[in-house]
Amino acid sequence: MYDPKLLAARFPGDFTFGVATAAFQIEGASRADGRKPSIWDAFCNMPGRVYNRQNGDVACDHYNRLDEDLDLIKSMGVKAYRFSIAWPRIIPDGTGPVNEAGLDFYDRLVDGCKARGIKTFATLYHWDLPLTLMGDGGWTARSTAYAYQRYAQTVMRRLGDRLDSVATFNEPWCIVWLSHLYGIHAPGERNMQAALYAMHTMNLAHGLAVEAVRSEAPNVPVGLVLNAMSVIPGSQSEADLAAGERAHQFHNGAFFDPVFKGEYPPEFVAALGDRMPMVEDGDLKIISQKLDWWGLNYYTPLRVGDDPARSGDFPWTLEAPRVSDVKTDIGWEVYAPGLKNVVEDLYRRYELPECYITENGACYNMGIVNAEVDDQPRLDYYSDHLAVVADLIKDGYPMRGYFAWSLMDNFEWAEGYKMRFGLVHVDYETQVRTVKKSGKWYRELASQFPKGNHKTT
Ligand code: IFM
Repeated sequence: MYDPKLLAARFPGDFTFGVATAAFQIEGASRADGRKPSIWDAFCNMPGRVYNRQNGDVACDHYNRLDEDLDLIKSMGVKAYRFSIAWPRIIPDGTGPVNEAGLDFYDRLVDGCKARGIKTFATLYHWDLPLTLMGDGGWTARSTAYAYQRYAQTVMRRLGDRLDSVATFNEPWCIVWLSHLYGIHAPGERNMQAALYAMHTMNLAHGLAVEAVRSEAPNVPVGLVLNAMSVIPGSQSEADLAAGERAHQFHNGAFFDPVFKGEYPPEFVAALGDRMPMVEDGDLKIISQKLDWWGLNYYTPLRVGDDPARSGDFPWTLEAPRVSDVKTDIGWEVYAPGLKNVVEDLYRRYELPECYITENGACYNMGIVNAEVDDQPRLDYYSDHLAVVADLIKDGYPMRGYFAWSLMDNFEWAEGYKMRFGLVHVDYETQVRTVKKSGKWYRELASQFPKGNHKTT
């Protein structure tokens, strides 16, 4: 563990430290003020999808505790808050009438941040697609991209004068592969063709939303948040290196290539192109508009080897062994160099703008003992990963900020409330928030910013 003051000295004075959350994971109030169900509300109601059939009806009750939670954020010493906006609160059926009461909530959130001197980093989509849109095929339907553009425009028209930054999507990989191919997230589809359709609709929706942001609020920096995989081949054999390249194209290239190069990756297209939807003239131009920034969510590496049997679909990889057995309570390998690896690799491959680490953090489920949560492993995780960010800055990469995932324990999707990622513990019976040991450490670090010296030592 690094001393927070010594670590702080390794970051420029204008580096942004923040905390992150997402609407469905914390807000609750799922039927309040005109909100209608999202695909996640429906998914939670299906037996066998979410741990103990838990749901987002109450979550952290953030919708009703907005002011005290904003005070909590302020007390954490951070200068920025990354949150998401719930489409089902704003346009409850996805298309059709706009719900003013939904916009009012985010007005209060944004104004509340401003009043406390906290910068607002909004994400327009963090997985809560209005359920009505599933009637048309959800993300597999091209029409959803245009519905999303109108939603983006509606939000920016109302909030654009007070947002410091906006992201179109959180984690395309999860929206596409995890939700439409692996079936783990809503809508729970397991079908390569559906996934490929979702991929192109979502990429198109991203581009259309960039247009909407730029026309409604041209001064708000717009970006995209990707959980790029830190692909590490299991060996230096030719076969494993080729497997690593295919894994890159599948897990990262399906999103990075259209956005940052204006094309889909070649081997990916050769293998799967016959099941992709039609890419219409002009789509790739819309998708590849220059972004002001991009966000990286990093937790754990992806170790891959070649699958000589070529079983299943591209990318024909097998899981390669881990190098250490240190893992978090959700089972993810702890490997801070993976963060350095993925940033270096992506800047080598693409012309990327400035970067924010928009999520990084660890799942440990220890509870309160004598009014304290001693989560030393989480603290160590943060400390080691932040040291890597400092190394990247030293090496000249344009790292501009870091958001801890998450401000507080919350609804961890298919894992329900069992898995805890917060810097702040939430007692779901009483809704009492208790800052953990890691949260106190992060506060000591973050509260030193901004500092006069904009250079690192
Ligand atoms: O909780 C999620 C978040 O919604 C998206 N990124 C990963 C986190 C941990 O699984």
